[in-house]
Amino acid sequence: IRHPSVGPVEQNCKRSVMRTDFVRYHFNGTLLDGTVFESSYVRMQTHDSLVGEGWLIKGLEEGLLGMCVGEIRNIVIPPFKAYGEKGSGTEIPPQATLVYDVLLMDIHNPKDNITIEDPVVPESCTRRSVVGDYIRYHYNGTFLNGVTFDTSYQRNSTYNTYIGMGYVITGMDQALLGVCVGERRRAIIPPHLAYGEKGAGNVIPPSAVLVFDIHVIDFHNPNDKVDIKIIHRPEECNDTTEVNDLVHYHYNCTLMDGTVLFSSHDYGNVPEAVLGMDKVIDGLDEGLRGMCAGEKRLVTVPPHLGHGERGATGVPGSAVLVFDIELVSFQKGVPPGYLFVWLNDTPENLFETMDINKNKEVPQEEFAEFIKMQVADGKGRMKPGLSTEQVIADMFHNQDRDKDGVITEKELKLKVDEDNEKKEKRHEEL
Ligand SMILES: [Ca+2]
Ligand SMILES: [Ca+2]
Repeated sequence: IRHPSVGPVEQNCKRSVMRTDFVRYHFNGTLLDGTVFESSYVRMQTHDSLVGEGWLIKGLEEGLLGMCVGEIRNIVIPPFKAYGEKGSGTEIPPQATLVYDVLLMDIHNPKDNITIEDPVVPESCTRRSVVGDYIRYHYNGTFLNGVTFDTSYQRNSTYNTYIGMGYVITGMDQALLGVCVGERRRAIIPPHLAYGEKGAGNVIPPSAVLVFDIHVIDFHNPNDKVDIKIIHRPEECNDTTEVNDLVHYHYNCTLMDGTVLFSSHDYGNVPEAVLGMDKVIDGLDEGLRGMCAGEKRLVTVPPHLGHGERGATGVPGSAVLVFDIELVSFQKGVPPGYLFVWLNDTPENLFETMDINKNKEVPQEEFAEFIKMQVADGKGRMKPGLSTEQVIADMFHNQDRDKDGVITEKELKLKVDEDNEKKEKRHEEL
């Protein structure tokens, strides 16, 4: 048996054929006179066999040993290690020496598990994926001979799935466990942990080993909450933001891999939002609470508190978002439906206090003067983010119930009492 082999393949060879391995190979089988008696190329299908288990003629069993994927061997087999004095069928005469030109396509052992190669783990890794996490990753899928059968890069979108729950082939489920965000790794998956003896459509041949080069973009758990890291907190930090406050903030929004999606610095103004009002995604709203002016935070938002499975313009579906935020300033707010709140107790004789010139009626100018005084004295607060004059005008018109341009004692009602009256009226109607 002679088998001159090709040099460069062997240098890259991490594994070569041993007994009990399962191999897939192409071959041309010829007699010494050059007559082809069999060819896998004509069948357009590899020959697949265990090695060293008596499935093949002795000469092939020996000739395949030590081969690497991609290697081509010319194996010359004398009759006593082939079909001997009987020959085989009409194709192979008695005492025939056989010449096999073999190209090894694929190799695995039925006892193989998946193999992880060349993991590149970012230093920043603080958490590794576990069963039940939802992961987004890019992959390049090849056969052992390097031919690509599928790649997420061509689709220009990540592959997204839950880990360890049987949504992907068993080998991939295993390969995605214990990874870090940003990690790259190669997984070599034997067919019994991939598409098995049947393969998949025209894409994956029977018993094929699959090689996946995986790049983890991000993962999260459906139970994840917003993660808040305080980067900087001013020494003086007495007043902090809460629901209903109007906040002014700068932010950079990136994906976990650092891709910048949005930056408020690209806009001409400082974004603002009233907290708790659904003005921003839930995760950012939460991340902006409890901050003092000048504070900086890194807020990581899982998709269920962000833009969800569908994503948004410029935001991929199921993406984890990282907000680098700075609270520029904020104004204390008022509850929904209110234009003004008293910070302490309501003045006892409200109308008398308001009727500064004591003529039993309050026109808008007097009302405005009174409200501004309350705000200046720290006794009351107006709804932030609107013009003072507009808020006062709205308040005045609410109170001037007969629209004659003045508020009388009879007309003046606190919103609380008004709401209670309305409630009672509803009950009466029922
Ligand atoms: Ca008056
Ligand atoms: Ca009136």
